[in-house]
Order: sequence, then structure tokens, then C-alpha cells
Amino acid sequence: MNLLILGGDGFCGWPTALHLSAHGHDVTIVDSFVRRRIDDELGVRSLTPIRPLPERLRSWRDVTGSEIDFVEMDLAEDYSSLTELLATKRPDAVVHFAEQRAAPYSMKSPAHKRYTIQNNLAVTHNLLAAVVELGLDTHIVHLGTMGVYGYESVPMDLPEGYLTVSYPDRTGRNHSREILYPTQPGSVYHLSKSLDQLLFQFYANNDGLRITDLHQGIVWGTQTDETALDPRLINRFDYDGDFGTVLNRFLVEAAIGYPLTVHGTGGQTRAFINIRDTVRCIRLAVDSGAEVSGRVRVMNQVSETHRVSDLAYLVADLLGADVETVSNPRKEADENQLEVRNDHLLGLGLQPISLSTGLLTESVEIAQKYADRVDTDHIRCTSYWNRDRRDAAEEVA
Ligand code: NAD
Ligand code: USQ
Repeated sequence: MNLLILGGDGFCGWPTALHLSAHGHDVTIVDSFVRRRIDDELGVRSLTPIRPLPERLRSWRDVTGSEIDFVEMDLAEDYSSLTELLATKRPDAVVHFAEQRAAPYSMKSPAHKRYTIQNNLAVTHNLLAAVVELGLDTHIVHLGTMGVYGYESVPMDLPEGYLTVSYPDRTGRNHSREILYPTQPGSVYHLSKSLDQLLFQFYANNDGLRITDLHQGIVWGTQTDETALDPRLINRFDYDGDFGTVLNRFLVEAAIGYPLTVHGTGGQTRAFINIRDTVRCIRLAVDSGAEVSGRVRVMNQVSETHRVSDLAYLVADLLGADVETVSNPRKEADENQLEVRNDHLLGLGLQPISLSTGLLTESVEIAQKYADRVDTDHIRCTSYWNRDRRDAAEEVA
């Protein structure tokens, strides 16, 4: 297939572009490099020494003989270049990763909140409007998040996107209908993904666009079969207080002897997926695009759920680290239960990697190998969800 990968220079996008190219697809990456500029803004860098995209692409060609095309473009700002590119490439599918994806970054200041909403909604809406304008039958595969469901403990396994509700009409006769699962976002970033869902619902209904929304859990790991082929292909690994995700942060903290930063009680249960499963899931979603028509196809892209404190003690036992509970900068429940259905992707052939598979060792090795690149000043999360959270943190300090 002829594919566009929006955000293909990022943590999930880069290994996905390589994986799809390795499986015979014709891949073009579109990226503005805003993520690399955000590293400069924050004064941080990936734990792993990621190479500039042109060098990454040359290395891929050297190693495999396959070409990946690249277009630099701000997808939020440059609608006419986007329509031109779509008109030229007429892609079978577009995989859309190009959003500001860190919850703490989205809560840092009014400017960061506004940027996250403006960027994320503009990219998504520009893509949808352009596909309609050109009359393309392109399948849109979007990376959404489990966080749109919220983390209220509910006595059921979370369904995939939709909920059937029943209600009495004026005569008392019962009716039922399917609705999007009510969203309960916990950050401005998660809110942007909840709003994306409405854009998708509208364009699927109004214009018959074919859309898959992948509600992905927290990604851990860094390398995939393809990024491990050559050091110049190495993937990004964020560990800082804004972009680092919890398990990868714990591994880096343990590697440098920094106490593991468990927020609050650590009773938060979240869904997780290894980066190797991420790239496989996206290939499964792209390859099964023919089955998408009518309503938006929502698939929960998760392998397993874990409690944050359990992960901390797992890493502490494995690497001999200390665990510290820190004042939680976020407004989130102290504890929650979470079970998630992932039947769609299992049905397409996903065989989920779990923490017990042994891949944790690979991530530990990466964390230890590059430990001297860690800047300990940027480990703490200093983005507070509201004034109460900031005051509580200052009181403890
Ligand atoms: P990332 O920040 O590493 O990559 C995003 C890429 O998109 C970057 O290369 C960035 O430069 C690009 N981008 C952003 N705005 C753009 C714009 N306006 N124009 C062009 N390019 C733009 O993020 P990631 O971790 O790879 O996440 C990718 C997607 O997957 C996101 O949408 C995120 O919400 C979703 N997701 C990620 C995780 C995770 O744990 N990393 C979990 C669930 C869902
Ligand atoms: N946490 C800690 N200590 C830390 C960092 C985080 O206890 O040092 C806690 C947080 O308070 C939270 C949980 O760990 O309860 C998860 O935090 P996270 O930063 O790993 O994940 P999150 O902010 O939810 O965001 C990440 C990605 C985002 C994606 C989301 C999937 O950055 O792009 O959408 O995971 S999900 O969480 O399923 O919504």
C-alpha cells in the first residue's frame, strides 16, 4: 500500500514507518520536527542518541535497500501543502501520530494548553477536511488514547469505543442505542483526544470517511526489530518529567540510582503496551482497512494493565532501586480498577507481549547503556494540574 505516516519522526511514528516499510509498504513520512524543538525548549534530550531524520532515512536505505520518502510540513498550519501532498500521493492509508502527546506538557501553562488544543485539533481536522475535499477513499488510522475513557473504576471491562445505553421514551417504552463511550479526560492533552473523537464521528457520518481510532495505552520499551538493525536507526526514549512515560522513567531512574518517583499512593492502574506491539497493531489496522466502513472502528490498543506501585516494586526488585512516593502533581484518583477489552486486535492476530515476556531486560540494558546522558535536573515532574497540586508539592518540599 501507499502510506503517509504523519508524525513519523516521533517515538511511535519512526519504528512504525520502518516496520511498514519492512513489510513491503510504500512509506512517506510527514513531520514538522516540532517534537525535536520541544526538547530544545525544555532543555532535554532523548536518552538514546537519535539521529537527524535525513540520516535515519539514508541508514534505512543502506541497511535494507528500501526507500522511505520524507516531507517536512506543519500539518496544523499548512493546509494547502497537505492537500497538494494528498492529491499527489493519493495514499491508501494515512497513519496519524502528529499531535502533542504529553499530559504534563499540556498542563504547564495557558500557552501550553492552547498550543496542545490548537495543534492537535487543527492537524486532525485539516486531514479530514482535505480527504473530503479531494474525494479520496483513504483509510485514516489515528493514534488515540485509553485516557479518553477516564479512570473511574467501573464494574466491567472497558468496551472498545462504544457503549449501548437504554432509556425509556415518553410512553415508558424502552429503547437502546449505541453511543461513544462518555469521555472523562484527565488532562488538556487527553481532552484534545476526546475532541478528536467527535471530529471522526462527524466525518464518518457526514462524508463516509473510513476511520480507525486506536485507543492506545502507555507505551514502554524503545527498540523494535527494525530500529535494532543499526545504531543510526535507534528510537527515541523520553525520561524527563514532561514526556517520559512511567515505566520507561522508572527504568532510567533505577539505572542511575535515583529513587523511583511514584506519584501519590501509586494506586493508579493503567493500560500498557510494548513498542513492538504498537508497530504490529498499526500494521494489523492498516492491513485490515477494507473492513472499515460506516461507523468509526475503535480498537483498544493495549496488552495488559498494571498498578503504578506494582511496576515500581517490580523495577526496584529487579535493579535494587529505592521507591519514593512524591506529592502527586496531577489531579487523579488515588486508586482505580481497570480491565480493558482488546478483542478487535486479538481477532486480527495480535499476540500481546507482556512484562513477563523478558523484554524488560532489553529496556534495562538501553537505560544502563545511556545512563550518562541523563540530566537529573529534568527528572522531576514540575507541571502541576492546578494551584492546589502546586501548593501541596511546595508544602512537602
Ligand atoms: P512524539 O511526540 O514522539 O511524536 C509525535 C510526532 O508528531 C513528532 O515527531 C512531532 O514532531 C510530530 N508533530 C506534532 N505536531 C505536528 C504538526 N503540527 N505537524 C507535523 N508534525 C507534527 O509522540 P509519540 O509518543 O510518538 O506519540 C504518537 C501518537 O501516539 C500521539 O498522537 C499520541 O497521542 C499517541 N499515543 C502515544 C502513547 C505513548 O505512550 N507514547 C500512548 C498512547 C497514544
Ligand atoms: N506516574 C508516576 N510517576 C512518574 C510518572 C507518572 O507515578 O514518574 C503516574 C502518573 O501520575 C499516572 C501514570 O503514572 O498516574 C501514568 O503516567 P504516564 O506519564 O506514564 O502516562 P500519561 O500521562 O497517561 O500519558 C501517556 C502518553 C500519552 C498516552 C497515554 C496513554 O504520554 O501520549 O495517551 O500515556 S493512557 O495513559 O492510557 O491514556
